[in-house]
Amino acid sequence: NKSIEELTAQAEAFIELCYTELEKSEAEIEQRILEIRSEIHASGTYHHTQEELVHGARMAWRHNSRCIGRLFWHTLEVLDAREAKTEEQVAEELLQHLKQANNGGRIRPVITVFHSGEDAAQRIRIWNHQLVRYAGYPETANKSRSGDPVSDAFTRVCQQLGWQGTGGDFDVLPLVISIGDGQPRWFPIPRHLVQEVPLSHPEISRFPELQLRWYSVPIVSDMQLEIGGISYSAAPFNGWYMETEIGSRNLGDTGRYNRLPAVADLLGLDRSTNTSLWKDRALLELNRAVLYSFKQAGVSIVDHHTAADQFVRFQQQEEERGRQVSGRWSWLIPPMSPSATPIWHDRTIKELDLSPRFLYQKSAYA
Ligand code: HEM
Ligand code: NRG
Repeated sequence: NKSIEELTAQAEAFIELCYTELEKSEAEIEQRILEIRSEIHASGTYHHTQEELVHGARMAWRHNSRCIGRLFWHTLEVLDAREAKTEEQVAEELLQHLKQANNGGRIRPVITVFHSGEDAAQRIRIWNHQLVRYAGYPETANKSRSGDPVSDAFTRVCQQLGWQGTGGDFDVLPLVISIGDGQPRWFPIPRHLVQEVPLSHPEISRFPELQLRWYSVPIVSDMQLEIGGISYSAAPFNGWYMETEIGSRNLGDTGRYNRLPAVADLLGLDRSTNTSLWKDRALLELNRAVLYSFKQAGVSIVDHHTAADQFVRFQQQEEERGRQVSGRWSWLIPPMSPSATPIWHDRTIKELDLSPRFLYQKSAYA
């Protein structure tokens, strides 16, 4: 637990920065700092105004060194859910987020911020890594593995809470929410709130035989949002997908769906030798299928070349505003043809300690 002095210092640094960016006067800054000091003095903590919450969340996105999508940081919609207290109320807000973000396929960047829970007994945790994700089932004596291996452990947790999936490759997991150290509660997501895109290919007519699909919106729900010394333990956020996240990693990684061999076989490639570059060719067609299918379904998605160009524009825009960009090169280069993007060749990228920010937090289970 942090000291009153530390909290006050972080709050003041945030107000200075935030209010300056919002072009507020010195008098307003001074006034607000005095107010926060007395709130902290009286209660040990303080509350953000709506405006501080909105701009603070946008700054946290702008500051994230691993995100290539930051050009649009200023468009983030912030849903203030600090009034939600019970597991049911939290689940209701999450379903609302799902609708607002999906928007019929025209995906909107959204974050929902729940109360900060200084009081450990009130602390909200969303156990899901993303609000929508597929279950994973390890191999058993009489059945081979299925689903997304990255979800195996969380799927087990859901089953122990009483949830049951079909055991298939694409079972959408339920929402799991806890408050304080109370038992977690689970809530199924109504089917009509989860848009999914079945994969087909612009030229390979047999592609649908692979029976691949992915959900439309990535909503990361296990990170902590820190603004001015206040830690929001539940603040799920989303933008839209970059196609390589699905095509290269989720479906391609050997530790995930591992579908490159199946795609290569459909293409009739020679898998007996590395020199046929069958993995590279399979990756390429899988990524094309993702882009084509999302486009066909009217669901927002960005290709890695356009995303890299947008990131360069973000860097230029930040420079013009006199702000330094924090970046982690190894995360910003896309997992397909990275050297064909300008990010690969940028040797100036470096990671900085900026706040507000998104942080990892201890897993809610295990
Ligand atoms: C990471 C793209 C919006 C915050 C990433 C990654 C990509 C990406 C490709 C790397 C993911 C990975 O390798 O697993 C995009 C695109 C967006 C978008 C195309 C479209 C608008 C957002 C928004 C936020 C955000 C709205 C927050 C408000 C983050 C954070 C990470 C990240 C915190 C790091 C996640 C981690 O460390 O695991 N983004 N993003 N992004 N993005 Fe974005
Ligand atoms: N790679 C993960 C999603 C991580 C965040 N990616 C985004 N974020 N695009 C996956 O599910 O593939 N976002 O907020 O848009």
